[in-house]
Formats: sequence, structure tokens, C-alpha cells
Amino acid sequence: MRKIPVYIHPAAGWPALIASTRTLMDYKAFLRGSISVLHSNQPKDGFDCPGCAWPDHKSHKTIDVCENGIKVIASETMNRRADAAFFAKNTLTALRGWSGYELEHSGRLSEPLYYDADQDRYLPISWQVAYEVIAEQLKQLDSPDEALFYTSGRVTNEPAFMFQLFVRCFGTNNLPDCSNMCHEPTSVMLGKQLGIGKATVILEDFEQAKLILLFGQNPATNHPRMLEMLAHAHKQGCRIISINPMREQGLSKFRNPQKPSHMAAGQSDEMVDEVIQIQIGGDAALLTGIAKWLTKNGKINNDFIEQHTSGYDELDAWLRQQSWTDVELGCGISKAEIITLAKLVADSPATICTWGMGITQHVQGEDNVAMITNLLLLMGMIGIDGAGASPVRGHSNVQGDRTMGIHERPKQSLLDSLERVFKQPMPQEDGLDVVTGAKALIKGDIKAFISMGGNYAVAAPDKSAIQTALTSTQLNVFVATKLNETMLYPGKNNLILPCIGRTERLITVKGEQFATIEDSMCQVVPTRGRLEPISNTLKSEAQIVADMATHVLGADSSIPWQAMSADFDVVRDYIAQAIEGFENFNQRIRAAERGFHLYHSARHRVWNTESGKAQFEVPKYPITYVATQMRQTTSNYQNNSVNNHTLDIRQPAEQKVWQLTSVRSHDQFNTMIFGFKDRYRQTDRRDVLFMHPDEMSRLGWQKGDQVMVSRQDSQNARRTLGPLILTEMDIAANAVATYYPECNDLLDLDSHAPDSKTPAYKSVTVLLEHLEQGSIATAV
Ligand SMILES: Nc1nc2c(c(=O)[nH]1)N[C@H]1C(S)=C(S)[C@@H](COP(=O)(O)OP(=O)(O)OC[C@H]3O[C@@H](n4cnc5c(=O)[nH]c(N)nc54)[C@H](O)[C@@H]3O)O[C@H]1N2
Ligand SMILES: Nc1nc2c(c(=O)[nH]1)N[C@H]1C(S)=C(S)[C@@H](COP(=O)(O)OP(=O)(O)OC[C@H]3O[C@@H](n4cnc5c(=O)[nH]c(N)nc54)[C@H](O)[C@@H]3O)O[C@H]1N2
Ligand SMILES: [Mo]
Repeated sequence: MRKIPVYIHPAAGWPALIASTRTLMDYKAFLRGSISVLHSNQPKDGFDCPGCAWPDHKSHKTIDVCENGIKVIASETMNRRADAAFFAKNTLTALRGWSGYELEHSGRLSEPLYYDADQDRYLPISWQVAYEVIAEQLKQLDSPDEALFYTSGRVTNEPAFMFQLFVRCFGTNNLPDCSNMCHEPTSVMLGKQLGIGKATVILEDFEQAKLILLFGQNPATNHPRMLEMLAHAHKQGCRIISINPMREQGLSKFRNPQKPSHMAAGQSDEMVDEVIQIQIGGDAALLTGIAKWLTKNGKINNDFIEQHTSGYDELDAWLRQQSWTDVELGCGISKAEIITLAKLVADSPATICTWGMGITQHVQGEDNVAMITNLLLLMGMIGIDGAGASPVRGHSNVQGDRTMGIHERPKQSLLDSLERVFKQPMPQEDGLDVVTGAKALIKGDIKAFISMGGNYAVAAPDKSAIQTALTSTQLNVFVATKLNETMLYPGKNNLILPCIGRTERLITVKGEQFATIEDSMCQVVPTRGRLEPISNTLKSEAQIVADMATHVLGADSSIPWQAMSADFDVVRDYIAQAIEGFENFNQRIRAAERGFHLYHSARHRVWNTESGKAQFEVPKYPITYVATQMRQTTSNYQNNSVNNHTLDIRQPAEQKVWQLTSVRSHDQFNTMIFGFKDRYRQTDRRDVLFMHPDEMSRLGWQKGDQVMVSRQDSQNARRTLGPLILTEMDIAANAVATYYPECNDLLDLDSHAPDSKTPAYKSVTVLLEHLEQGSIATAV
């Protein structure tokens, strides 16, 4: 086996701090940004970091921030402005040639803008006229369902609550959200199985866990503050196993930036004991193997199963039907290795399963989550200390936005309580999610697109089709802090409404306001910006929602929109009445420094499910789903007489059919591209295709060579991506990886998990074509 150059330094530590300080410099945000960093995740007078949703560590007295957070803060606190002068210089046609990186660096949006088609430019517009345009266009729709209201998970609780209320009073549940592309399979399945679609663990559980199974997650890049917890757990003797097609280098060693002595002494902590290099899309198969062995050998918690669960017999019957051959074929891991893992699970008195996008973003995303929950239930690992389900959310308030009612399929209880509190009828029909919304847009059924943050067209599959569709609407409105590509495809009326960011002070006629967020572990915490807003023309998201509501719904709306936007206590009083778990919200958020934990029924072994018990679920798809897809593609490929080798999933012959997955670097936050480096994966470009060097040798290819990636989409059209530069990576055979979002036009909207509709971003069957030998260097 050829040796792969590995990143030998501990994750986080000095390189991370140097990299992030450089980011502050690059953004010319050093002063504003540095002041902000000191206030990040500080309970009393700071703001919740606008980066990821990992909870604050309670023990921190000094700064609690990471490389990731610093970069996100630098992006928001930059001094440069994308203002009228900027748009006077750049037409939309010109801006469409800019990369995500260039758009991100163009500056903060600092005044309301409308698109002028004659000049092909964004020009300034007054807030008043902008609202009048919105009201006029929305009122002209034949039905409220012709409008789509997207939310990205940066928005704090108070404006999120107001936004969903406005949208429902307007008359639709068309509230797609970035969760639809993210942890929706988690929310759907945990909801079904445990009665609540959220993590059952709290931070303290990580201190008591004896085994942590980390499925499809890359915290070194995406949740760096989680590393501290993992390193700590590991030090206490907890075994940590990463189940991932990639050996993510950032997970092997960790240097703690919160401990200056640690940094100075060059110390580092080990974290992951082992990496199970699973086939892409193989998690349900692996978990099936583990569950098979545990049930067959009587290693399960019968008392818990008897007392607390339903559906065990169906699961057991299904497990018996699954052959070890299929298990091995489905995950690419040998039976012997799976049994070793099963024994670890059997011997652990406290197991946490933690997971990310490697689990959810597949056609079998819901099956993967179901099998993780099944495993926890088989072992009785819910409702005890040091154990449980730990889905790790992405955006800092993506979980809170859902709790606040941003949901295209609201629970009846939410609609009923909104009607009770606000004495208004609420729409009863389910609305559109990201995928069905995009399809409706493309079909021409959506006439107005309003987004509360985010970069819808670029984050979703089928980017070009969505962008084209956006040019045929009557109205597009973007409430945002930064310019991005979705804003470059204007509808007939097209508005950018710039808002105050999380780091900025919010002062209203009622004085300074703080907002709240809910982290990945159900902790509701206050957040208070400290900086002067980049421009005094900006409005808060709450104010923008209130103004839109006032203009659209008119004077007869009995809801005090303006009072809410001026005084967040008023919003919180309504939230307390309308949203379960938020009783006495204003009092409780002030009572403790770091807010409060929302009641989580499953932690107390109370099961709010249909059966009243925790529910075992049998997967919908065959555990060989991905392997079968590859076989089918291979045989189509063979029929085209290009290749006549057969596919063996573990020991591939010279096939050129691959599973492509998409990943993130530490120089991006989703579609916001801060830079081109990925220290851990040792590249300084983003147009790369990661492949195992053994696989390159097998094909006679070399690192630095150029390849084209292609696939037949659901309409049998050929989609291509590339040329990409081959880059060495310790990644499973049959698997290749590239960066999101550049690959999103390769994907279509038909490939998604069945119920949650989360796109299969992590498993795309592709063909690779070798273009030319080259020696393009990608190493840092
Ligand atoms: N720096 C930075 N931080 C971020 C973000 C960012 O873009 N940049 N985004 C934020 C958001 S919104 C989110 S949702 C989170 C995402 O955080 P993560 O969940 O960590 O997301 P990804 O990097 O997309 O993918 C995670 C891992 O899944 C693995 N994987 C791919 N396919 C499979 C598979 O079939 N099985 C298994 N077991 N693993 C697989 C990949 O190799 C990768 O290591 O991060 C948040 N934090
Ligand atoms: N191929 C592939 N595609 C994916 C994924 C993947 O792993 N692979 N991951 C998916 C996931 S997990 C997610 S969450 C989505 C992300 O999808 P989105 O959440 O839609 O995308 P972001 O890039 O986070 O949005 C960035 C934009 O948000 C705006 N913004 C930033 N801060 C604020 C603020 O405070 N207020 C307001 N109003 N606007 C603000 C800025 O204009 C910025 O350009 O992408 C999904 N797409
Ligand atoms: Mo996400």
C-alpha cells in the first residue's frame, strides 16, 4: 500500500489560530473582529458565536471560540461594504462571473437595493418603497401558496418566531429551511422513534461516556470546540471510533487553544482510537451487522426493551433476514471487524452515538438515523448518564428556528396554539420544503421568493435550474448580510434588504435588545451584539419582518408587530404562550448566566410517540442500496462497451464508477468561501478530487492529473463537473470526494431521503474520465 502524506500536527492549536488571525487580517476586520472574538459565547454581555451549533462549554471564563468561529466573525465584521458605489462599478452580468470567494469578500451589504434591469445593476431604494413593492407583489398573487419563504439557520429565535407568524398570517406554510438540506432525517426519525427530534445528550454526558461512535462527522473542521470534549473524554478512558470513508486527519490529535499552557508546551491530546473506513452510504449496513451480532448473542438490554420499546420483534425478524454477505457488501467492512466493533458496544456501560452529514445526506439518510437509534435502544442507552443520541447541528440556530415554528410541515399543536394566542386562522395544509419548493420554482408555480438569510440556489442541488427559475418570478427578496450568487438572478422585482448581524448591537426605541438561540443540545442562551452596525441604514431582521407584516397584512392585523420588533421581551412573552417548553421565557432566560435547557421528554424516558414507547424502526431501503446502484451504473457503462470488468465492492477491478461525496473545508462556512486552504487535507485549491493513491495506481493515474466527473441525472441528461485535480487522500476504495458547494450542479432534485427530502449530497454515483496527465500541485 502506498503511503499517503498525512497532516502530522495536532488539530486546532497554533496553526488554527494563525490561520484564523490571518483571516481577520485578510478581511481588514482585525479591530472590529478582535473585539468581537472576546465577546464570543460569553454569557453575560457577549453574543453566541454565529458559527456552528455546538454548545458553549460552561467552564470557560476566557474566550470560547475556535478557528471556525473567528472566520465566521471576520466575515461578518469586515469593514468593506458592498454598497451603492460597489454596485455602480459592477453589473450583475459581470458579478455572475465572480467566484463565491470573490462575492463573499465584496463586503457587507449596507443599504437596501433593487435591481434595475435597464442598467443591469443593483441601485439604492428607500426602505419605505421596498416594503411597498413587497406588499404590492405579494397581494397580487392568486394564492399565498405561490410564495416561498426560505430561512437559513443563522436567524435568532425572536425574528424567526415573527417570520413564521408573518408567513402563516399571510396564509401559507411554505417555510422551507436549511434543515431540509441538513439534519432533517434526524429530526424526522428521532421524532418518530423517541417522540422528540433532538439530541438526547447534554455536554456533561461526554464526560461520562465510555464509548463514542462518531458517524460521518468531521468536527476538526466543522465543530472545532467539540474536539476539546472528545480529547477530554478520551483522556478519561473513553474509546472513540470514527466511522467515515475518510481518515480525517484533524481527528487524530488535538491541541487546546483554550489552554495557553497546553499551547506553549506544545502538548497535544490523542482522540480517535480507530477509524472504520466504511463505504459511502454503508452506515445502515454496518449498523445492521452490529445489531445482528448483539441480538444473536443475547448482548442486548432486555429489561429496557421490554419496559420502554415497541417494534423489537419486527426489527429482530428483519435482522435475521439480512445476510452477512449483504452486510459486508453494503458497508465494505469485514464480518470479523464488525464483530469486534459489536463487542465494544456490548461491553460499554455508556455509549454516545454522535453524527453529522455523513449520515443524513443520503437517500437512506432516514434509515441510517433509524439504525443508530435502534442500536441505542437495543442497549438501553437513552435516559442514562453518559449515553445517548448526539446529532450535531450545523448553523448556530438551525435547531431554534425549527422550535420557533419555521417548518413546512407544522405540528397541529403548533397551529392550534398560534390560533389560540393570536386569534387568527392558520393555514392547515403542509407547505413546500427545499426540494419540492425548488421543483415548484422551476415549474413556474412560485411567483415570489423571500429568503431570511442563506444562499438557496447554491446550497440546493440543481443550482443552474434554480437560478434560471428565479429570473422568472414576480418578486425576489433577500434579507441578508453578504452578497451571494442567489441574489444575482433577479426576478421582475428584486430586492436586497441588508440586516444587522449577530455581532452588532441592536438598539431600538425601547433600548438595547438581546436575542436568544437554541444550541444543538437544547440549551437556550442569550446573545447580545457588541459592535456598532456596519452602517446606520441597516435594520434588524425583526424590524424587517415587522415592517413587511405591517405593509402586507395591513392595519387590520391585530398583532403588535412594531411593538415586538422594538422590544424582544414582547416577542418572548408570545413565544412563552405559543411554544411548548418556553413558559416564563423572559424570567428563565435572565435567571441563569447560560440560559436554560429545554425539557427533553426522552431524556426522562417519557416517549411521546404514537405507541407511547420508544420505537424500533426497520429500514426502508435494502442495506446494499449503494452497492446495487454502483453495479447498475457499472452494467450500463459496460453496455456502452467502455469497460467490461465486474465490480467487487471491496476489491474493485478497473471500474471507473465511483461514489462521490461532498465535504467542507475550514476555509468556508457553507457557501461562504473564506479561502482555498485545507490544512488537514493538505490542499490549497478547491477544484480537487480526493482519491486513495492505491486507486490511482490501479488505474495508472497520478496525483495532479485532471479528471472529469459525470453522471446521468434522473432525466437521463449527462451532467459534468470538472476538470478536477486528483489529490491523494486516505479514503475508502470506490469513494471519491470533492468540495461543496461547487459540485452542486452535478446533483438533481430527485435523489433524496423519502420523507425528509434531504438531498443525497453525500452519495452520488459518478463516472470518472481521465483527461490528461499533469502535475498540478495541490499541496499547501
Ligand atoms: N468550517 C465550517 N464549519 C461548519 C460548516 C462549514 O461549512 N464550514 N458548516 C456547518 C453546517 S451547516 C453543518 S450541517 C455542519 C456539518 O458538519 P459535518 O457533519 O462534519 O459535515 P461534512 O463536512 O459535510 O461531512 C462530514 C463527514 O461525513 C463523511 N462522510 C461522507 N459520506 C459518508 C458516509 O456515507 N458515511 C459516513 N459515516 N461518513 C460519510 C465525510 O468524509 C466527512 O468527514 O458543519 C457546520 N460547521
Ligand atoms: N453538496 C452539498 N450541498 C450542501 C451540503 C453538503 O454537505 N454538500 N450541506 C447542506 C447544508 S448542511 C446546509 S445547512 C446548507 C446551507 O445552506 P444556507 O444556509 O442557505 O447557506 P449559507 O452558505 O450558510 O448562507 C450564507 C448566506 O447567509 C447570509 N447571512 C449570513 N449571516 C446572516 C445573518 O445573520 N442574517 C441574515 N439574514 N443572513 C445572513 C449571507 O448573505 C450569506 O451569503 O447547504 C446544504 N448544501
Ligand atoms: Mo447544515
